[in-house]
Amino acid sequence: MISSERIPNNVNLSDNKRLQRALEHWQPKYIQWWKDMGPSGFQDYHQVYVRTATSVDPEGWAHFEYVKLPEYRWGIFLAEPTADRRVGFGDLMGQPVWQEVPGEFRNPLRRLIVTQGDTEPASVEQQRQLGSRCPSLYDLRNLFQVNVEEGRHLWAMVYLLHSYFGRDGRDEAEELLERRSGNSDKPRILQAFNEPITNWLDFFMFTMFTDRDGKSQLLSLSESSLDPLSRTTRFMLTEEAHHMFVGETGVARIIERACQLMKESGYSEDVRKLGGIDLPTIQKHINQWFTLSLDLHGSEVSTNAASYFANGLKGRAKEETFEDHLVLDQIYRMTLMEEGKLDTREVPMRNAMNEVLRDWYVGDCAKGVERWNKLLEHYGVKDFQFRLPDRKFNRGIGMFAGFHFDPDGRPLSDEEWTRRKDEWLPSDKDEEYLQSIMATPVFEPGKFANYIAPPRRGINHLPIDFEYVRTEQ
Ligand code: BYC
Ligand code: FE
Ligand code: FE
Repeated sequence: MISSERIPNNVNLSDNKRLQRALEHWQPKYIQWWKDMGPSGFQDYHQVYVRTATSVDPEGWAHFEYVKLPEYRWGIFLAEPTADRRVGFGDLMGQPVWQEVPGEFRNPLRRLIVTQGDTEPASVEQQRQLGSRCPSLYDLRNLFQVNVEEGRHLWAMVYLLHSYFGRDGRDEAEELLERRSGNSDKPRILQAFNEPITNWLDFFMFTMFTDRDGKSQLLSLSESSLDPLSRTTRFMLTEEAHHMFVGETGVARIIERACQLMKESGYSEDVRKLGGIDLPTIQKHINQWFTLSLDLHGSEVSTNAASYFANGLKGRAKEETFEDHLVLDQIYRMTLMEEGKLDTREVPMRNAMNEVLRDWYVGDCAKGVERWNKLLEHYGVKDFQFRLPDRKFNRGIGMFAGFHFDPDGRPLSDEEWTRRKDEWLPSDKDEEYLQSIMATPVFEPGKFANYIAPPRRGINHLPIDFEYVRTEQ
């Protein structure tokens, strides 16, 4: 890579003048979007200690520097190609992978890439007000690191749209900058990306659970027969790991602090009276963001999913770990909702691919929750455990949408749901409380808001009290 290029890349952009011009034309619009919709109040005077990808090898990847956010160097990076890569699943199994988009799959591929691309700027929009309520400079820096990388993920999808989808792709790239999270006229495509994120508990839950849907979907797209899509998502996954680290450890530090406050007060005092976040409130936020992210995996039975698999567009997470890659006569036994009643049915496995990916996702989430419970154990909390709610609970997509269940999966009447939902999901009062303890941001290096424990270590081997975000002198 030549670092003086306007758009850092490892795709030889300067050899393709048309593409380079198209992207350079899109770039100022992207920057304008970032200034309008990126982190509010942290655009002009603040320097943030961020990691910037300058190449895909480990060295280029560990590059840290202070930058003003709008000057972050968003680049285009694809993982190294695999020699003689072949289609790994579905009806075209064994054929060489595609370096161009086959005409017959143009529409579904465009749709997948646009849907993936849409989530990236959406998350930045959702998180834009969090800076002014931050619990520490360390956390503020992590928020911005996640934000700039989600911006880079948008670049990754726009690169594909510009390179392989001609005029339509360029139009889609413009529209990705025009939709707005939560806007009723021009909403983002998937529902979880229109939900407000107003407090840091939401942020950590989002990066734990919703970024983990990013991991599921990117794993599945990295199996794609469209080789450039596979390579770009493979590199995105390396960044995703940090987002989920931010989420899991952020929640863990809030749990840890709650435990400390409980311990100090002899386990009896209401944690809220001491300014912490009580365990039931944390559980309600798990319930909310886990279920919103279950919805992101689509309908349980889906002909879309079946044809993505058949045509080799989207595989299962870690496809190589399965024995049968054709999946022609396997079945999936699932609990279905039919005429308002629960029933178990056998579904052709290809039609159940969304559910197969959801299974992988639930397993990955469960490991994180397990680690949170270890923390409770460590602090001697015996009468409380975190858990993932039943898959039927609080669903807005799929066959359980429109019906009510409690977190154990027991059906509820509308009346009972309305009466009891505040026991299971964050209420207005909970939100009010969270806002009250986050009203004053903490900008002093090494200091942390009262509701969260410090991290174990700093970023890039630096001390915890390093000035991760500084105001320009
Ligand atoms: N909201 O056949 P179905 C990330 C629609 S996160 C609203 O099940 P399919 C990130 C669907 O469009 C990863 N609508 O759909 C995380 C369809 O509409 P039509 C994002 C929904 O296609 C944090 C209908 O319902 N990547 O990267 O099998 C920060 C029937 O559904 C929703 C991707 O999503 C929903 N949740 O599955 C930053 C990968 N779900 O045709 C970033 C690309 C479904 O009836 N997307 N619908 O009009 C896909 O693979 C698929 O589109 C989905 C949906 C898995 C999302
Ligand atoms: Fe992303
Ligand atoms: Fe992410």
